[in-house]
Amino acid sequence: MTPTPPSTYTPTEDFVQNAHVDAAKYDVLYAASIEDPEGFWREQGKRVDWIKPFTQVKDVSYDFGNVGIKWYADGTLNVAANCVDRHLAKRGDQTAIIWEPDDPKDPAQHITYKDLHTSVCKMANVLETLGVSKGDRVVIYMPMIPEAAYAMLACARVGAIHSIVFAGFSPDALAARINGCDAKLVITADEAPRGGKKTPLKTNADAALSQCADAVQCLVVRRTGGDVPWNDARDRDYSKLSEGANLTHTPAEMNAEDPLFILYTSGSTGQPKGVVHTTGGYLVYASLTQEVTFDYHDGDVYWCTADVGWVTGHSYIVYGPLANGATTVMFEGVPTYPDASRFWQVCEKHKVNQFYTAPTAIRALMGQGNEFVEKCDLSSLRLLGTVGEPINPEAWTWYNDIVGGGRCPIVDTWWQTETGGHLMTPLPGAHATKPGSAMKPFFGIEPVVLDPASGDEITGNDVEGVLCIKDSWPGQMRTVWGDHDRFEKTYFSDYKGYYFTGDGCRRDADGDYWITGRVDDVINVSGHRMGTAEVESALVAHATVAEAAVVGYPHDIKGQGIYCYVTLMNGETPSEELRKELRTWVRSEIGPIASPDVIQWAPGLPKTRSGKIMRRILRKIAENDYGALGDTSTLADPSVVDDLIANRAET
Ligand code: 6R9
Repeated sequence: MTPTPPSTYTPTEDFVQNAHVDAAKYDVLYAASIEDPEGFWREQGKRVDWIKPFTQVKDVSYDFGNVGIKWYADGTLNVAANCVDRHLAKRGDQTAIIWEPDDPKDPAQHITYKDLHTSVCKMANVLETLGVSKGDRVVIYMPMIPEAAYAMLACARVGAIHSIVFAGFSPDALAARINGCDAKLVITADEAPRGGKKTPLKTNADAALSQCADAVQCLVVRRTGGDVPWNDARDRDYSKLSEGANLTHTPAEMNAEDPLFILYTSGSTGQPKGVVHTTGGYLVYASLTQEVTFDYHDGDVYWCTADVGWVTGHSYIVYGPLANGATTVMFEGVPTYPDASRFWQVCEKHKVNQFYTAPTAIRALMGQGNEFVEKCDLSSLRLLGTVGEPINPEAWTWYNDIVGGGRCPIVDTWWQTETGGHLMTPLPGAHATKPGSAMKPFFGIEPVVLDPASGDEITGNDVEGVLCIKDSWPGQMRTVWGDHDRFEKTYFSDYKGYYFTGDGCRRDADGDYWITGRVDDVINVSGHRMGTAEVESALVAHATVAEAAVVGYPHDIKGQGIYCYVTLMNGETPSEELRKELRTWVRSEIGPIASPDVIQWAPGLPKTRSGKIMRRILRKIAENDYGALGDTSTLADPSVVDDLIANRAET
């Protein structure tokens, strides 16, 4: 018989002794951060170097119709100077970035802060040669190579706003993002090796750019040296331009509230929105959370396995760790190439101390068997982290026992693209953890649980509802690029006076928090956020499709899978080929991450008399949970439900 695992896990005495924050300190600091946010964040603002120090700390209104969020608004600084230059005196020869390539036979690179400085300055000078200056937008569409980090920091250095597009996105998705922010320049690479395969990034970029203004230039970094199409009018070769580039560069003086980056993310309606983060508050928040949540100490080697195309890569591969003078690992590959031991081999090879990944990767690796972990020496590991979706207790326990050898605290960090950094997580030296719980609010964060119907706050413990945040924190997004009304409507209109997260949550009997998943039409596939509306609009853009409804369903590895109900145009016949074609179509419209797992032909969709699709019912059918269909009496034609159940596709 397997013994029942404990319900809480306490950090070791040794860990607590050496931690930045223990239980007593958390209580004091948390209370101070809530009682006197001005004072708390004034102090934390000193984490970064200011060109002109701030005098104002917080200037925030959550009033719908008048939402405005500013932190440190009269200070000036440069993010690249904070992430690179200010470390040169003390740690110029320390490794800033350890780059581990896709193929383990290729050598890793150890990039010191001095090297980083030279590379970022060179790229900043190249950007300026290409006419990029303060406030311009630059789209980055890159593999996980050091040049991706140089590009981010070079943009920050010249004051340009970057918008990274994940290299797995299709040309159409890339084009929409280039046009969405009127980018002046796209930075890409010839090809992106990943898991032994190559994605033709430059060719994708060409296809995207054919849908954009002629004036948009394309800067190409050589990764594989593979042959790529070339257009002299538009394309610029980074290796040539950087050859003679100056090795120093004076960083631009930016206001704390100047935008640092735009990052597109999915919502429940319409097209993805451009989340805008600014300079000062974001950096303070990314830096503080990186140090405290991961209990990062000088000399540690820290590895976040995310891609820089997601917010986790922004805050916890590049900006947070580098602001702290850390050594951060950047990994080009995937967890299962050449085999399921890769993550653990990289941990062994670089003696990683803090390891941060997604539940979907943990579940996939757990399924491969313990021998892939056990053959590696993981004694350097001191802390483990997860992010992106709720983690199921089985995966948590495996991660704890097999990967962490039972001695590494696990930080289950809940946050969002919008929040810039962790909002809820256990602090590893302060809190006992519970498998599946994000546990406690970070400093300055006041979570509230609201009744979704009345919008009233539910007080006390052992309660469940929608999760909102009462007040602002410095890392919060400031607006939706080009659409402030959408920002207010999405986050501040349903529950007045609060930031609405879109997540549901439970506060248990001890007052600890459990995220229960999205309460809107956003699904989470392998930790990637996707609006069901995006997949639906891709499907209906196909000539054979009349109507489509998309829902998530539980998937063992991905967390959620994509289940599509498709109504074909009159005269079209369902077939296996058409199913395949629709899958390929969605991949080409959005990208492989949006590939439908299941397509069910639906002669009719369950609609109310006013024509609204009742997704609740579709979700239940996809989940194979007919007993709980609920009230179907408001349907215009209840018989469609029977047909859908009878023809449910296997999941
Ligand atoms: C950082 C990131 C945000 C959504 C969020 C929530 C889910 C993230 C989680 C989690 C449970 C965690 N989410 N972390 N759910 N436990 N530890 O993932 O940003 O891509 O914007 O996704 O992901 O639903 O609202 P993003």
